[in-house]
Amino acid sequence: MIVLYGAQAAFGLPQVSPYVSKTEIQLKMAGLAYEARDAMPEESPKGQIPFIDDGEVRVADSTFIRMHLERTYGVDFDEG
Ligand SMILES: N[C@@H](CCC(=O)N[C@@H](CS)C(=O)NCC(=O)O)C(=O)O
Repeated sequence: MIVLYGAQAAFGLPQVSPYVSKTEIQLKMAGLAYEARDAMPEESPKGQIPFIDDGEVRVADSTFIRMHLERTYGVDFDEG
């Protein structure tokens, strides 16, 4: 299962980082199972959240995560 690393809920939002929200919505749109965990940016290969673990692969940056999901799972987020 994909693990999505992001920030906590804050300011009445379920997720305080817009980039993490973007990735989480894309995971939902793709219908992929995932687990969300809190992480600090320093834990990311690029020093920022979000990043994901997909099996043995770790991908950082919401744009690269999107590309990974499209390539790995055949998702087209621009469809329709
Ligand atoms: N280009 C990155 C931007 C991610 C980003 O700016 N994340 C912020 C949180 S919203 C962050 O981790 N900031 C911590 C830092 O830059 O030290 C992406 O699209 O994932």
